[in-house]
Amino acid sequence: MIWNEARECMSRDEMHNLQSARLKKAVNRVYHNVEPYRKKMQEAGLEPGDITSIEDITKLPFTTKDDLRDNYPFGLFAVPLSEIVRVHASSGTTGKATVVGYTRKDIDVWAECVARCCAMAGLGRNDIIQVAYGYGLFTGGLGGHYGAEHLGATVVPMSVGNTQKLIDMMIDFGATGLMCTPSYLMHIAEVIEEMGVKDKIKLKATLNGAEPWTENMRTQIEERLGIKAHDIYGLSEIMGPGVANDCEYHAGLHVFEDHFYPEIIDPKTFEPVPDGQTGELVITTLTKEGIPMIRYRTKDLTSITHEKCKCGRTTARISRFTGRSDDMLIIRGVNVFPSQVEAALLTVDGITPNYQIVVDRVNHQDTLAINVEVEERFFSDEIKELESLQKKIEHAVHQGIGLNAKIKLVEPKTIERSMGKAVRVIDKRKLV
Ligand code: DLL
Repeated sequence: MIWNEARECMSRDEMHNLQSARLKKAVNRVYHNVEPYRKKMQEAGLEPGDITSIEDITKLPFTTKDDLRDNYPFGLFAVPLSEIVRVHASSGTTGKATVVGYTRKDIDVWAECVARCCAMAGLGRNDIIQVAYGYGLFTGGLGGHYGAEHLGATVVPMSVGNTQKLIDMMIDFGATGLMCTPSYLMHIAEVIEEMGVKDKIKLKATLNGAEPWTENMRTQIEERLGIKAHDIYGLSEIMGPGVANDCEYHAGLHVFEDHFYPEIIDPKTFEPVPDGQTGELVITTLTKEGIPMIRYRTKDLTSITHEKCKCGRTTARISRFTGRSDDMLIIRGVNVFPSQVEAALLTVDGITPNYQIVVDRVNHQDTLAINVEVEERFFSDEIKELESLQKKIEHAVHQGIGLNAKIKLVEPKTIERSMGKAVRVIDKRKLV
């Protein structure tokens, strides 16, 4: 049985003891096997014996993407390469890719975690799951694949690239589960409608992540396809998909705390923030062998609660991500998160969640333009309708982010679709 499928989870005390024992082991492992970690600990005047329980975690130095880059490609591995059975890599925004390695046990733990996510979405061994994340160096495809197989489901490794074929097979095979990015799911929904085959699909649940999306977008997709859509979170530095996932109550994402210890810190002061307050998520891997991460700064902004969920699970929950501490746009001095723009847009009736934010600088002044796809009917209606819609969107955006934006309404399917992570922001200021 997949742990967590059962609603009886560990008590908080049991979890605490398990985390403490596992942290001690993890710290010993990195101190003795990974030189950069040993150096950092020594610089902080720390020895493994100083870490006696999970509370001591705050004594330990942080790890960042730069540490991975500086030790490219295998310098943070804690085992010899002969123990590593797989590597993945994510393209960095600057410079070299960050490379991660997995032992056989790491792959098993990963599969178990993704299987838990599928179980949370109500999927099981009788389901047929299409995996439409990219297969390759990106962790989405193979991570989803191994997890769904571990669950005992029948896995269809679609990868990305051919939406028509994906839908044909969804119908022919009677697929009941689908894993892909939320923006790709939106595109799939459009094509299903275009093909007029909605009544032929048996899809029940989807697991969507790898990019920020809003609660509004989730419910819109659910209604459109008549399915349950779940938010799956993860990052390659920690493992890949399956670090956390939301249950049927969608009241935050349950973190698999027996493997990943979450902390929320203030990204400026690095001090812990209380439950319920937004900050940066920091994760320590408690069981990872290949490339353990101690206090890894994810740059993802969220808040945490340790209260028991309505579903009965006792694991800590993180809220839907509001953005990253490093994707925040500063436009005319105002902090703007793309997810806020999306949330504002989706309050207006008649638009689809396909949009692109274009930030530029003209005469030393920031400009903000948002291209928004609106429903076909507006283009066949009178021009007055279009103008009034534009005004409504301008108002909603101003309400949501406190800025005036130039709204450009475009016809459906004008904005380039992505089969991976959607390109939501074009910041031309960076190119100058
Ligand atoms: O995106 C792993 C993944 C694959 C997760 C498939 C979920 C599904 P990376 O390419 O390393 O790994 O990117 C990790 O993507 O730090 C977040 O900023 C963002 N991200 C991932 N999941 C979510 C989510 C994969 N559910 C980065 N909501 C992370 C918001 C997400 N952002």
